[in-house]
Amino acid sequence: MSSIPRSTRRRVLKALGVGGTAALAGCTAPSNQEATEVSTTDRATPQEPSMNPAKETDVDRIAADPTDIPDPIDRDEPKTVEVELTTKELVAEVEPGVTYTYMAFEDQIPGPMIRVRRGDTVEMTVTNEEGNSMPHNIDLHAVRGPGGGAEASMVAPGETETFRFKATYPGSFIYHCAVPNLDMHISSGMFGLILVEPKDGLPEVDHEFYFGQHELYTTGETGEEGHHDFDMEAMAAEEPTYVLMNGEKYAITPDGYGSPSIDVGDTARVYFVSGGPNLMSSYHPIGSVWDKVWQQGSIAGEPNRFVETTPVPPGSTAITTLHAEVPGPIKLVDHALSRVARKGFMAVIMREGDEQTDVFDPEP
Ligand SMILES: [Cu+2]
Repeated sequence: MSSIPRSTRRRVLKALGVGGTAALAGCTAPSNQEATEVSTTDRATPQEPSMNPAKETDVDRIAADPTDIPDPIDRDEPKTVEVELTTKELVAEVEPGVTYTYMAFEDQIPGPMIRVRRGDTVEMTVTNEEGNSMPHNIDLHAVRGPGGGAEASMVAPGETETFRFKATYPGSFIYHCAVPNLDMHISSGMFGLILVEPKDGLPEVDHEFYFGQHELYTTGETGEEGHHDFDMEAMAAEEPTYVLMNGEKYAITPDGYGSPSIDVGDTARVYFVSGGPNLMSSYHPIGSVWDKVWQQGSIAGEPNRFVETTPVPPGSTAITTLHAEVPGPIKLVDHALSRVARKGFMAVIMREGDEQTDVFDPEP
């Protein structure tokens, strides 16, 4: 058995139902059969079970638009804010030719950004879309209450639940699904960010952006064409197939769906949520620096200044600012760079404008 490559051995064990993973492996009969044959007849020279073909999907993209953000809050009084989120299970492409059955709040990763003001009452409604296969719920770290609302919002497919909470403290916070297999649900895409603005609001900036990092654990290899199933054993070992910004490989780049741009002289605030479920992000803007970083999104405190790389643990957020001093791309990366070079992680913000040779001169 020791001569079988690790990834194959994992699949063989799974096909045999070892380790309690069979129920979640989603293996089809043909691949089960093939894997079992490998394990019983020819252990020395195993064959990789073939991937199922990529699935048909009418989902154009699962990657959230980083500019799709609620407007800054412009009021002096608290109010009751109604927030409705529908949980979805949907097939989409991780990259061309590679499909995965995501789970998501609405049809995007990260889920929609929620924006309220400190002191607001939030009426939170979660609907589990009819036809889904699993229960879902929501745990918001902006909630003081059991499970962040998880028990109160537990919904089976076709059900809707509402609970109410007061946003008593400011900052940005993750929200995520928190059913018993919560790591699997987060890994499949069920996380987002809620911003609780301070009563005096946030400083004005020219642009705001919203991004989310998480990792996918699948039965395939990175880039292997076909439909990837979720892999519980890979997740337990914390060995992801993909590490992604906004749920797809290189989605928010000029070669993907395009990059948002800012002009030289502009300022920007970036909201970032680290879904995990397991990996710490080493969050860095290549070609720039974070002018300010509110670690954990704790905007009630003083920011750190001129930060190169800031850690963002899974289950947390960061609020950062930058400004465009010169033209050219700013590449948002996890500076654990194998995740960028080999596992699909990156987003780009473009800076447009004239060269500023006193700051950077490529050909002096
Ligand atoms: Cu869920």
